[in-house]
Amino acid sequence: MPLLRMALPCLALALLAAAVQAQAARPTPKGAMVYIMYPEDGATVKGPFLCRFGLRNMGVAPAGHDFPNTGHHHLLIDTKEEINPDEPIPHDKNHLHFGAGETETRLDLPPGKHTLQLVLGDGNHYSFTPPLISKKITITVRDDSDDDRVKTRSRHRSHHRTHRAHSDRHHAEPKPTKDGPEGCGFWGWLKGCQDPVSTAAKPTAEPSAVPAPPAASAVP
Ligand SMILES: [Cu+2]
Repeated sequence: MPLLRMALPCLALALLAAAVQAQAARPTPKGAMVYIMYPEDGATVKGPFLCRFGLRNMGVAPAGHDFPNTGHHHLLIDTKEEINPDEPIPHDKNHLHFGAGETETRLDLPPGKHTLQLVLGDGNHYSFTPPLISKKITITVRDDSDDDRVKTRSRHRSHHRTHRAHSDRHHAEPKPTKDGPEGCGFWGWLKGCQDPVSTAAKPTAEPSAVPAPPAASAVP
């Protein structure tokens, strides 16, 4: 029987501890609501981005204070497990505590899809009962290097466009030839083709200017 006499107080203590813990979990005040003001559900953001917390019908108080109807924000990032009101909210990179009473934060998350959810905790980091938790939103963090690639590509494209425009212009312009734009050529010129470019430079000699052979009558 001494074993039972030792076990009973232990059991009583355990029950008492559980009861104290259950009492520590505060009931969620009526009409209270927690929500993510920004970013919007489904938004695509460029990191680091601002995340703004919203709270209705309750106040924000720093951790360690037990004012009635107050709590502090906790941001759950990419979490899948439910919040257990019987345990303090975990403290890790997926469960951020805003124990100073912050109502916004700047998040720097890796590119890709992420889920964000807010849960309000009391001064001892326990959630309320039932947990005062926001809708879970999904956001996409844009890849900055993708941006750089797009920028570089469009810069190349625009360079290419400029180059093409230049080259088109170049091709559209008549190529100056030795014989002028109309390409009279020597024979064309001989036939009277007026070459505006080369006329001035050409000798003005006419075929008729070729000296005629001396007349027979001139022979003594
Ligand atoms: Cu906390």
